[in-house]
Amino acid sequence: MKLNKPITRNCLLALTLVGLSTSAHSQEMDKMWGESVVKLRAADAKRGQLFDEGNYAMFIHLGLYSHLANKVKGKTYYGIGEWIMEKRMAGIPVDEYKDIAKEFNPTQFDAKAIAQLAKDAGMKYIIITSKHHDGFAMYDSKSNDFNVVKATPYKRDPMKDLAKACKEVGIGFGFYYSHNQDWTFPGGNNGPTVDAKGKPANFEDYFQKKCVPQVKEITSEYGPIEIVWFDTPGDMPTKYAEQLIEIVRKNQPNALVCGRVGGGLGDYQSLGDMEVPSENVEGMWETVDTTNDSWAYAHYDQNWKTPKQILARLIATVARGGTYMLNIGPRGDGSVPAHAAESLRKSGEWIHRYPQVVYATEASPWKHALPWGDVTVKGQKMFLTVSQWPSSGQLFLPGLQTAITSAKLLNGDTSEAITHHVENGWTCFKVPQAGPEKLISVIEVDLAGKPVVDPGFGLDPNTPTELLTEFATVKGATKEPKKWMEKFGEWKHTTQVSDWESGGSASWEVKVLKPGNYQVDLTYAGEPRLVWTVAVEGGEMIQNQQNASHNYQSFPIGWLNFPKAGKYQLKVGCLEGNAKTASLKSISLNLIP
Ligand code: FHN
Repeated sequence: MKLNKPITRNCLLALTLVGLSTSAHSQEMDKMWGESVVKLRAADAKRGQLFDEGNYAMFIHLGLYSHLANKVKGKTYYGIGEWIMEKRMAGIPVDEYKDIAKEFNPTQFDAKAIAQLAKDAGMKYIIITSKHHDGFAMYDSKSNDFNVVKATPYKRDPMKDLAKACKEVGIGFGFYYSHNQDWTFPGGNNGPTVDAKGKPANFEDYFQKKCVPQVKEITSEYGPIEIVWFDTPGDMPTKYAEQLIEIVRKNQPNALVCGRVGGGLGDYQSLGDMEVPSENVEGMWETVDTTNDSWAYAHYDQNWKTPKQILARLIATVARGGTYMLNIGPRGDGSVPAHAAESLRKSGEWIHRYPQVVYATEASPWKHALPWGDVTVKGQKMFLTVSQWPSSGQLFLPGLQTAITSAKLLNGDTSEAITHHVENGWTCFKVPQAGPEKLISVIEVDLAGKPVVDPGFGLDPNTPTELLTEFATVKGATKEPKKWMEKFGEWKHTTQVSDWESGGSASWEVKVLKPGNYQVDLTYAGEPRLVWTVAVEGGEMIQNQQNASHNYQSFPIGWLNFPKAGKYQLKVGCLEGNAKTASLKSISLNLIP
């Protein structure tokens, strides 16, 4: 496959951090992600078809850490459990950690059931941890004994079972491999600096003695694999990434290499953890996300994504042009938490009713979500996925320029034709007061050609419209992406505007269909109490003081009137408070009935 030259991408993964919480931790961990690049794929490429067209995959974190489940010597450590031995979590010495293998016995690991779960969930392949940063191999490694066969009472290779089960149910299979960090092998990044005899060890030692042989093993002993998912390259020299890619190409000519291999190499871009982008992203890319807030099993983490949340995040990723890989963290005994399985199955039932919406689709021509949901495209068809069904009997679509030949409301295999009219550049569909689906209802729209739209924002007459600062034109203030961790390893991402000069503004052009008064809310973080102004150019201006907040919260600011249908410029500025740190995330407008 011929890939175009990667382009350095600095919009979504810019390494800017907000001081909301644990920013020192964020910075250190952030450095391990390496450079971000856009990968463009050749149109005739065969390699990576499941990735490109399947759009949905299962990620599995399973290892020694799963046995600890975030609890060590009776104390619970909150955050990502696969980092439990690291000093920012429990700080377990290498020998003590290695001893845990004697207790690790995943007897409930049911490879067939997991492969079937992925299939039922609508996922097209599974990527599982063959070795995480702790250095423990979850397969029968001939080159290193710290593995599930030689060091545990389980004594069998669950990866053989899973590779076989995936083949049997007809989905793809691949491996995660931590190539740069190895915390237990001498010379591995963040690992011991001397060997068992006290002799200094460097990265080259680790790389040649453990990483290369193991990557050869995982790419040659498990049949054809879809992807080798390397992780956290940090500042590892590019020559090592090149060597690993060579091994993958030789042993698995049809496999993709994840962009996290480092050095700007790899076949596709993996965005930041848990990052569903707000704007379409070019090229081949994926979002990795998890069913709760943890990758590995954490005994306390019951914060499961509902079936609707899973579908919304999957569709949002696909509608931005990407692939969604969703993680489960089995328990130390190998069993899958019931709530994760339940959410996956329920969302999977929906996907099996509407496969055309998810697989082999193109991104939304609006390039961003719409207030009620999102849009995916297949040729001259658009699928409107409506998460917030309007009870008004009308669904509004701003800025569609291509003529509609027909539209229907789907109900699984059956459908009902719906009518529409066009008013001031808006398409208004006549719909029933309730959608047919409990989760997300789908309207299929057939067009006279490929969809062409004016991608600007319209104020939806039914649903609050949130305008993100990511899409704002900013003058006299600074717009930048930010990310932070809620708990250690639980990432949140946004774009925000701060550093406001006097007269500085964030502005958006908005299309209004229904004139009237709109309730205006701002979502911001900043201290002390802040005074904001919101103005319609040539029209009303409101200003108000609202509370300080160390994290992003929505505050009502007041009402704004839009006297007639048409286009308006909307401007927000910060008048009082700490204008340097006052951080605006979005403005929301809601028509007052
Ligand atoms: O450090 C790892 C982390 O433990 C987890 O495996 C995630 C999944 O994307 N990758 C790294 C952090 O980005």
